[in-house]
Amino acid sequence: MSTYNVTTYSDLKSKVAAAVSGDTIYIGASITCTAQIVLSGSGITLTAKSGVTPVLDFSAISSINSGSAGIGIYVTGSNNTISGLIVQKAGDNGLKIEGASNTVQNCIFRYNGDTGLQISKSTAKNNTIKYCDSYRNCDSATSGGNADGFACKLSAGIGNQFIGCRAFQNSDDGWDSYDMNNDVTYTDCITWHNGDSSITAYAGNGNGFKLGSKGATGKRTMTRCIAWDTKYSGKKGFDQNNGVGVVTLTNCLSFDNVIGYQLDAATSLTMTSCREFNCTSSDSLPSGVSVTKITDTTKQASIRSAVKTACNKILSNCENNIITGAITLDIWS
Ligand SMILES: [Ca+2]
Ligand SMILES: [Ca+2]
Repeated sequence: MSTYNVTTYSDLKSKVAAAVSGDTIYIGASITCTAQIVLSGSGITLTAKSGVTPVLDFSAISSINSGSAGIGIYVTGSNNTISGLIVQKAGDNGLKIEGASNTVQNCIFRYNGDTGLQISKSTAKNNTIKYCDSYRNCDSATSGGNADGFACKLSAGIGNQFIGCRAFQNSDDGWDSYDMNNDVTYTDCITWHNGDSSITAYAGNGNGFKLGSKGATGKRTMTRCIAWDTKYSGKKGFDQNNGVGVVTLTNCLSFDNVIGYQLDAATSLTMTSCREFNCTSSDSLPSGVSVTKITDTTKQASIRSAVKTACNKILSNCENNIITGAITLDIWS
């Protein structure tokens, strides 16, 4: 079990390549990365040195918009832990996971040329993403239609989960699990204001939580998730997108969207204690499934204020290179 302290790209790259299970690499400064970082080993911890919030800037590969060379941190190994980092301006994903049982926590992904953090490939299973923020990612090369905050899509494996993450102001969706027949679990996640071309220069069809695609199966399990302010290029806070999976939503909240919940195609849909207000078009839900409409405007204002204040603080922290980490919202009673 070795520990390494790195402050340059060449050192970071070589130590990540040399590390073995049990090793920890501490990043002690912001680093201009001249190419990607490949984490192919397993059992390695890649983390910020105490007291430092390293910004890993991949502007040097921002013009690589196709193939994997434009990915900032490319995790093909398993059982790794990545924490405390800001990953920005890669040409493709900020971070992509193709391995299993990795944990990414307390990180920020921003200004990348595709989805901030993506999990894809059948080998990508049982990964946990905790307390991360992903914002203002935009695929300018393809007019904004692909860059989501987080995506667990394109045949990703089983058991991937997001806990306490936030996705906002991306050119496409907050979350996307397009073409994914396995399960994804979302707990305490928030998404807002995606798909606005006045923020990201290009916009696709920016919905909040996009949970599938035509004919795609797979469980989607969501608890205390919030979608708000979806009314730019996309309309839907929670969107099954013609997927036919088994969807379970507990204590979720949708407000200030055009459509709160469009989940009518699900093979099985269970919604328990889910709420909404100020969504201007009707939900699409199977018969027998209903959502509680909050009609008390004082209650609406108090929930909106609590969520908006927290989200504005998260954005401001991100722009000041401060990692927010876990938050608690007192809106669930
Ligand atoms: Ca998308
Ligand atoms: Ca979309």
